[in-house]
Amino acid sequence: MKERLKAIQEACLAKIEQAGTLDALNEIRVEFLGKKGRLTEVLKSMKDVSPEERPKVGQMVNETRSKLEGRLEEVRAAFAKKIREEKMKAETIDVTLPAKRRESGHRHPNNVALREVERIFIGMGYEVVGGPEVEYDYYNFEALNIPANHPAKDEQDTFYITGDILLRTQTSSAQVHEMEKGRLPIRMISPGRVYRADEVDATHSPCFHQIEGLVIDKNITFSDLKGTLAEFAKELFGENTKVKFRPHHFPFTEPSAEMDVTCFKCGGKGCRFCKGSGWIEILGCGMVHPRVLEMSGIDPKAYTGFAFGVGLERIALLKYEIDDLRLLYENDVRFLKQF
Ligand code: 2NM
Repeated sequence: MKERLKAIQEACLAKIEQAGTLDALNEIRVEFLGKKGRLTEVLKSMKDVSPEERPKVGQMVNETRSKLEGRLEEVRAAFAKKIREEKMKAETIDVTLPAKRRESGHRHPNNVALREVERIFIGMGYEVVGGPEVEYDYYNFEALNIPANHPAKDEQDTFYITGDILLRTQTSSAQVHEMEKGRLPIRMISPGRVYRADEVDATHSPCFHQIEGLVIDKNITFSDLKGTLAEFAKELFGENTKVKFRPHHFPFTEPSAEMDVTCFKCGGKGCRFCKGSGWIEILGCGMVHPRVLEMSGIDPKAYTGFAFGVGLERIALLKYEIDDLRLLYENDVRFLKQF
């Protein structure tokens, strides 16, 4: 029995030394140590061994098994190491290769236009002041000289939260808060989101952005308004831009006007962009109504002021020659990337 085990062991070790692959090693494992393997056969033939001898033979079989298992494992580990090393060598990383470009975000055209407008007015000494989008009826309408029966206050025109709380339709409400603080003079712009009950189309959205400006000081006149807004137009659309004021009506200003700028595409000659007129309407403005000043606690005999309102989207559409407002809200990166 001892000889038989020795022969099996030597045969197995010899085969292991000759094995060239992990598969070959596996086959050897099955041939010698498997369920029907040669060593297992020896165990099966234990019934022929005398009872006294059995423990000894059993021990010898176990010793042989662990010796062979040990050697198989050694060789297997050596193979695995070699394969790994070869793989590493084949897969060396070229650290000088350029990295994959990461997609980065992009500023929204609205935001590009907003920063431009803010830059211009900050340059003229204005403060940028925000305000709540959810407002009391008083700040959105009443304090701006839009009384309860005014057509501009039609319920159709805005979204009510309760009877007297609503989503603001203009950022002038933020300016009323500022006037109420009583810190004069005021030079401010208030950009922000506003809401109107409008159907979505190429030029309308129920939610858009406005930038309103307000200046209140002693001796502020319509000339200050004109000079300021003419300078704004030049900075925004180019040095050669001219402006034109047409009489208009707003409840919160008197007199009121709309301002046009010369078309920055054709310089005022008339083209497709300005629909042949040479002018593009850009904002509404006026001298703050004395009643508006009074309601916020400012003495209209001591102080006067001017105010204006521009649509941010309108500026973005014009400046970047976008022909549909909806493109600004879809946020398709292929669109946004272009600005
Ligand atoms: C506009 C047009 C004209 C305006 C008025 C005020 C305030 F608060 F002083 F009354 N803020 N903004 C104003 C004036 C807004 O938007 C087209």
